Amino acid sequence: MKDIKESQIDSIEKLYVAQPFLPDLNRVVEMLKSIWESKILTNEGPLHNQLEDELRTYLKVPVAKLYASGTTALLCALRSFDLPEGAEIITTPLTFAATPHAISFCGYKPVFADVLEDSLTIDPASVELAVTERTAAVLGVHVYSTICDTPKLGRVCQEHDLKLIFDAAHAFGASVDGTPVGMLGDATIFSLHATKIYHTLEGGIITTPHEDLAERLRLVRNFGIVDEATVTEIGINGKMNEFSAAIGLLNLPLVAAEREVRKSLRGRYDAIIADQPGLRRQIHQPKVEHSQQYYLMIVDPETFGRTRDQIYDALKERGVYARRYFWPTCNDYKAYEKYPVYSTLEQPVVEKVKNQLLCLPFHSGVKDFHVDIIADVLHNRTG
Ligand code: T4K
Repeated sequence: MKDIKESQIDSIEKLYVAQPFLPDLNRVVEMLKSIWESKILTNEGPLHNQLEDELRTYLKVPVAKLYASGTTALLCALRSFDLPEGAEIITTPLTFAATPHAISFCGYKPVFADVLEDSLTIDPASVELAVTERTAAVLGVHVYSTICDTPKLGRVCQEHDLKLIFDAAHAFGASVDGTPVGMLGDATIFSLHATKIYHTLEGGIITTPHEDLAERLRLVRNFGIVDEATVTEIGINGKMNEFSAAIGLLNLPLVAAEREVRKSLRGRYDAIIADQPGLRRQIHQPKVEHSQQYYLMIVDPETFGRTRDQIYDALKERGVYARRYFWPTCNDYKAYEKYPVYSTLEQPVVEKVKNQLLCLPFHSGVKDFHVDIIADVLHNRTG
């Protein structure tokens, strides 16, 4: 066990689960000058359009549209498929509130299907159980950057003629066997929130392999306005502003270095967990190029001897603010408490794991001594 100096504990104050990286302030000021000069602040301005071009290339997709947030991107993606009123959309309960709330906000009904024990992504067999004649789409989440079983979900969707949409809020830049994650469904959304590995302060993206959807996705985010005299459909203000786009342009070249730092941090966390019976990580997907958005640790209290919440509290006492994403699960929210979780098992996996999940701080602000503190808490089994 390493000796951790009290001064180090004091100096960490609070170490959060996420920490946004920021571009050089002088370069931000330069970018702002161009905005000040043009006086174009929003409504698909030059920086916005430049960022869309760069993201199309970066994400290796034919269509990448920008939005004000990941949630707005979800709303606009769902809206763009003209699903029947009140349609059911099958999704996972193990996700951030945005996923089912976007479905409900659009007037559809979220239907929860269980997750797989090893990946914690939506279980295609449970999806199959949840399908009714009102089902119109499946909305999978590549949760904590672990990629859904897209071939099996694709087969279920094809068989029942359903749209397949992915929430890739945690999977910016990921790929499976060389296929970019943004090409895996009919549409994929990304979050560019400050807490994400690549951010624009607030922001979101929709990608799609369907080039004919591009104009629709653009119209929905801008009130359906085609030109001064023509409004063709119901849309919202889902646009990204020029300040966010400027941050996005400056941050994009920084992602690779941040990802490398996190890869090495992942290795260190893996090593800490490896010899601890009762602690595990999500399945390793050898064909996946990982986004490195989150590091999830799964605690089996019976074997480990302490609960997830005890570890959470012990870390917090030492200034380490891990997060219990995603507890409570969405089926526990007031709005959805009467919604069942369809599962092939008597007790859904999600009900067992929801009290075992802990996301550790995962960013370049995590220093060696932070890792030592985390190891100390986990290995000592003391508060
Ligand atoms: N789908 C999924 C699967 C998602 O996870 C999300 C968002 C979305 C859709 C929707 O995307 P957006 O509409 O948000 O673009 C945070 C984020 O706000 C949210 O974007 C994210 N998922 C979710 C998993 O995490 P909170 O409520 O945990 O945020 P907060 O404020 O507690 O931040 C977490 C920690 O990050 C803080 O303890 C401190 C640190 N932090 C946070 C902010 C905002 C900073 O250091 N600087 C900051 O500016 O939701």
